[in-house]
Amino acid sequence: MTQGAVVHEPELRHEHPLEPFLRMDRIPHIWCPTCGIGTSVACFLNALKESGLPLDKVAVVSGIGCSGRVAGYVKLDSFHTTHGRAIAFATGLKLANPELKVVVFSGDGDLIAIGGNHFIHAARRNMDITVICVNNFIYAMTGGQVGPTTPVMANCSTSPYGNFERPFNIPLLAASCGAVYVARWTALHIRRLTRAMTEALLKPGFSVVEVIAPCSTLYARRNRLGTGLDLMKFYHDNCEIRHGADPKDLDIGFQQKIIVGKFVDTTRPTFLEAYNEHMKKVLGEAFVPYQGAFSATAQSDESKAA
Ligand SMILES: Cc1ncc(C[n+]2csc(CCOP(=O)(O)OP(=O)(O)O)c2C)c(N)n1
Repeated sequence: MTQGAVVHEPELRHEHPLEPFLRMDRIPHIWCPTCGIGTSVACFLNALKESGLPLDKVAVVSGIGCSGRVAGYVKLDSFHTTHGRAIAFATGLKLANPELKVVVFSGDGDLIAIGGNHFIHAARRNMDITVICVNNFIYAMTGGQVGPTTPVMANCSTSPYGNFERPFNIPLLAASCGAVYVARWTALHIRRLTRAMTEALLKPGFSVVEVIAPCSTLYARRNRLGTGLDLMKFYHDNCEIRHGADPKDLDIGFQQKIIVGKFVDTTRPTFLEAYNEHMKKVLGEAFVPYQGAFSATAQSDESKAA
């Protein structure tokens, strides 16, 4: 090479492929190393890409907790709401603007304990929202208290002699209340989890994806289970894929086999479809189907009232 010649190096790409979907000004995030929430978010963003949904028509709603922080990190219309109220908020959002794909992304405590009532009724009504529940078996953000999904015998800050309360089986709860799509994967099953999230996003009605995720700082440490990587190894060795399994068989015991897969994929009218169909039957042609608070009909009704 002649001395002094300019060497053109190939341009280095510094951007992570998911950066365009994240609020980079909020990074670094608060999650601990090896926490499964980050993996769940990456799967969700890839699922969103795969789904082909227009991003300006997607809204993410979270409650409070470590998983509740997701809404703050994704570069979408997103709402960080009060503890346990993510599904209630999402329901209002969906009904005001039915064009939106509304996704609730939150923790097992937020969704199944304080938010349990909203969860069961949204499933019963087949509200058209997708719920992603990151289940780390513990209230992580507040210091490791026992939660609604903590397995019997697990040690938590409020169950120092081991939990004795029967935990909820989330897929059974969702399915028995009327969810039309129910799947469970772990933070290890990234391709299958991404696929499940894509299917859930594209499914009209109440869809639920449970993600079993490591909490190395509290759950693993209190229970002497090693690191987050050890928990991933545990998932690798102890998960059994059983599509279509009866949700009654999906209980999770302390350090027992975890059954994963797609358990429910069915179709029934969503809340708004059922409402419009019912009212049309009762009121006949006089009934104008509800299309959201911002529809042309709603606006002209408002201007008439004014
Ligand atoms: C009304 C109310 N009650 C309690 C709290 C305290 N609190 C904050 S986060 C949380 C639990 C979070 O647990 P989970 O939903 O499982 O999420 P994780 O932190 O494990 O992701 C609780 C009880 C609160 N913020 N508001």
